Amino acid sequence: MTVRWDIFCTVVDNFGDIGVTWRLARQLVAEHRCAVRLWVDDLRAFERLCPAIDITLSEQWQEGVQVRHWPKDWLDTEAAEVVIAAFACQLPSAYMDAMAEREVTPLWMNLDYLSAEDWVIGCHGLPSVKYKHVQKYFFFPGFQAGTGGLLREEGLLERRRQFQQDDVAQRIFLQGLGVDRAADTRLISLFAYENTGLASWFDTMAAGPEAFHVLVPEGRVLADVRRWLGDEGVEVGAVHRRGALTVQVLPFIRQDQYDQLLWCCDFNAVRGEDSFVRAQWAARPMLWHIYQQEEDVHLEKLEAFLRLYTEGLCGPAEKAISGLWRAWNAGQDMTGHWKSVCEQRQELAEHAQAWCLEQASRADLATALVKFYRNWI
Ligand code: TRH
Repeated sequence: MTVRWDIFCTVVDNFGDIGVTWRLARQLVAEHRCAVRLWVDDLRAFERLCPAIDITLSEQWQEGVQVRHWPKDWLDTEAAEVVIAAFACQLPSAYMDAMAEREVTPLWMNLDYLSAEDWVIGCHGLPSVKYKHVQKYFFFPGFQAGTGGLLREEGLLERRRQFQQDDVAQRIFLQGLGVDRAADTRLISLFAYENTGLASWFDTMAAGPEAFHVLVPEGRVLADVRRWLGDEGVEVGAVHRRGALTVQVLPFIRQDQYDQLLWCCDFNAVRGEDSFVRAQWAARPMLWHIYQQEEDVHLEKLEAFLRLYTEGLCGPAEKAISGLWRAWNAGQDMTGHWKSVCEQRQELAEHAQAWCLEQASRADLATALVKFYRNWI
C-alpha cells in the first residue's frame, strides 16, 4: 500500500531548505513509491531551482510530488502517515491536532541540518518532544555509520561517471551555458556567500602560471567578483579575462543542471548543505563555504568535517586543503593555501574519489528514512 508522507519546509533564507526537501520528496516518490505532499511557504525560492513551478498555484504536481503552498491561514487537512518537519520548522497547530486525531498515529520526524560532529550519532533516531500522544523523533543526516546518511539518488554515481567520461556530452552541456572550455584550462565552479578572501584567490590565479576558468552562478558572491573586476558589469554570460584567469557569470540553473556543472569542473567551491553534498558526489576536490551561525558554532562543524574528510591524506595534502578551507571561511588571504592545494592536486583528486565511494557505501538518506518508518511500525 502506498504510504503518504507530508514534508514541511519553511524557506529561512537561501536555497538549502527547499533544495534538500525537494530532492528528498522526489526520491521518496521515484524510488520508494511514496505519495508525497511537499508544503513550502515560499514558492519563489523553489522556482529558482525548479523553473517549472508556478508560484501562483496553491497546489500543483511536479515530478510526481504534490507541491502545496503552505498558506499563512492553514486550512484543515488530513495528516499523513509520515510527517517530516524539515530543519525544525514549526507545524501548523491545526495540523498537529490532525496528527493526534488520526486513527493510526503518524510517525513524526524532524529532519535536522547536516553535521559531521560526533554527537550526531548519539542523537540520531532519539525521541524528541511529544504533542498529545504523538511522539516526534530526531533524524540526523551524517557522514558516519549510525547517522541518517546523505541524500543520494539511485544510479547517481553511475550517471556522473558516464558524464565525466564523455567529453562530447560535457562540451554540449557547457556550450548550452555559453561556456567554451579552452584546452589546458582548469574549470572551477564558485558558489559561495560574500567573501573577503576572494580577491586574494583571484589575484593568485590571475598571476598564473596555470590557466583557470571560474564559473560563478548568480548569487551572493557576485558583489566580491564585481569589486575584483573593478566594478565592470558582471552580467550573465559576460567573459572577463585577467592574466591567466577567466571569470564568467552563469545564470542560476536547474538543480539537475547544477549537478552536471559540478561534474564538469576540476574544482568546486560550494556552500551551505545541499551543494556541499552534491560536490562530494561529483568526486572532485572542493572548497566548502559553511553557512555562518551565531557564536561561530559553524566553525566547530567545519573542523568536525575536516577531521573526517582529511583522514588518510598525507601531511602536506591535509595541511593544504584544511588551510584553504579555514582561510576561505575566515575571509582571509588564500594565496599560499591555493598554491599548496595546486601542488597537492593529484592526491586531492584521488582522495575526492575515495571519499565519494566511501560515503556511497552507506544507505542513502531517503532509504534510511523509509527503513526508520518500517521499523517504527
Ligand atoms: O543556498 P544555501 O546557502 O542554503 C543554506 C544552507 O542549506 C544552510 O545550511 C541553511 O541553513 C540555509 O540555507 C538556510 O546552499 P545549499 O544548501 O547548497 O543550497 C543551494 C541549492 O541550490 C542546492 O540545492 C543546489 C541549488 N542550486 C541550483 O539549483 N542551481 C544553481 O545554479 C546553484 C548555484 C545552486
